[in-house]
Amino acid sequence: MSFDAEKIIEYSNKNPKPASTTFAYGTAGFRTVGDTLGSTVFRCGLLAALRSQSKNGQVIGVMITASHNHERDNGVKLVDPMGEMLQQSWEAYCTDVANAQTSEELVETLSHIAQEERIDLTIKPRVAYARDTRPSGPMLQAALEDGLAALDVEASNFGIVTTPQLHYFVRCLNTQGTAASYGEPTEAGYNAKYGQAFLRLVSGRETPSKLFIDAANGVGAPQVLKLAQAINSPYFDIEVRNSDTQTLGKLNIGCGADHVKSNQRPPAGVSLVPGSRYCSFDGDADRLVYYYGDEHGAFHLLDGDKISTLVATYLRDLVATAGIEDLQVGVVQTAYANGNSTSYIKDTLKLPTVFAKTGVKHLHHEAEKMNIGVYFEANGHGTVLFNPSAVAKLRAVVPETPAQADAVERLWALRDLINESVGDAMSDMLLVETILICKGWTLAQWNEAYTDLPSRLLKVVVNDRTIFKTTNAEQTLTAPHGLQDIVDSLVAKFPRGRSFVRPSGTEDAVRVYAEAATRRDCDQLAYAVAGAVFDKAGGRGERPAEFL
Ligand code: NG1
Ligand code: ZN
Repeated sequence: MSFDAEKIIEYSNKNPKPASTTFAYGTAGFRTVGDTLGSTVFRCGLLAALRSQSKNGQVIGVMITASHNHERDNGVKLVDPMGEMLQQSWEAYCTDVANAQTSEELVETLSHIAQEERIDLTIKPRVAYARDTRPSGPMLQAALEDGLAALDVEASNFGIVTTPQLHYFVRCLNTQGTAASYGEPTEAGYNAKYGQAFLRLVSGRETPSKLFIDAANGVGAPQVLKLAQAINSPYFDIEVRNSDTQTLGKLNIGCGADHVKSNQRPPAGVSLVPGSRYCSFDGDADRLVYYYGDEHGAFHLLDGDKISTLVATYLRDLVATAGIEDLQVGVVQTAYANGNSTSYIKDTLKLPTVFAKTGVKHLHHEAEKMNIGVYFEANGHGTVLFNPSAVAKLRAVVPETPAQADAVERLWALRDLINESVGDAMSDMLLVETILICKGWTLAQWNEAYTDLPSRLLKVVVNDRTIFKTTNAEQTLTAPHGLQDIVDSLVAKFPRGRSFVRPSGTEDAVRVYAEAATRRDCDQLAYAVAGAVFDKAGGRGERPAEFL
């Protein structure tokens, strides 16, 4: 059995590759200007089919989104059967397929992959797909559908949903009717599963004050309203801001989790009232940050590190109350985690913590190695994984006291509340709400755990970011030659200074992160390192302004 080459070529000719562009499967799939991505998305449809066949016909997901990036950008990524990110060894296939210059070369590349992976091409491929609210979405969806038609895929279109919802649907489809059944693969099924787990955990407690949600003018806006409708309880009293998904030019502009985290200020359309509670999603609702304003007008951010420490503490305490021995809660972070959060986890919580490379796929794999692995990027993207040994230990407990029984029941309910397939702003929000309700905490009380070190994240545009190579969970540059020595000598000048440089996997830029004991030192360090990158590695445009 081989491909129907003629059919693939016919469809491929409808979706030609822009000759001069090279595509790369990066931190979160392909991501670039939406109008240029037609051929890539078409080809992802073909590859998703092969991936499904290589997994014995299990459903593979395809999500069309560019998350927190500008509305003109778009992206595409593949989702593996359990709702996790595509296995890394296949990323190179994606890049090969996307860059085949002609339709004939494309067929050759596909045949090569089929041979290499010994794929049984007689298996019926199955693919589930969805997109966010971007204007290039319908065009890219049509290109994807061409790819699916070219290989006779059994396809399910989930419409306009959040990225984590698509991951959830994929996992549900592949576990239906098994002991590992994850839920109903529908929006209503998603809302019922997470909504019911939430109500199980909070009922009987005091109801919280209203939560204001900035939905970044993205797909999270309609979806969180549907979730609230399904929950239909004073425990989830929300008001959605930045919910305009119809007007062009509004997505992620001046709002959303990335804006709030990067600029450390509230989003457009939200003025902070002391005592009120706020959170932001990003454009595809997989990131979440909380924040509030105090009576002196100061802004306080509760980012992914704060969420991770809140959740890890809560789980650690429940495990202790449940009296389960040898059940270790661990935390996975990236180098972008605030230094004080890492010290807090190690020194105060006394929990094991490791650093992974940027991108949730890397954190996810580290978290899988822990009994209960809590992983979050500082930007608010993350979740919790209960590995099979944790589930077995939970199942084996025979509670001796009501407190123990309650803790065990709560751990089970938490497992239902958490979207284990991927970081999910809506599920994470319900998790944070649960913990705050159960502890009776305000955001200010949550914020007391530790104080962030001042930090700064800058972007430097260079001629060629591929010359930047890193090691040590991306904290040390091995190329360009000599640049790391300069960074080290700058860092040494500032108390509690830390800085590192890495090429972005989603934007054409190099990222510079810095933190130090004071805001002034931190900014001086960040701009000094950014200036060195600009001078030594082919900076383009304006040199990063020196901090005065
Ligand atoms: P890049 O562009 O590789 O830094 C960014 C985020 C990642 C991750 C991806 C996917 C930072 C510093 N980087 O990756 O954490 O979320 O986007 O969206 O936040
Ligand atoms: Zn996102």
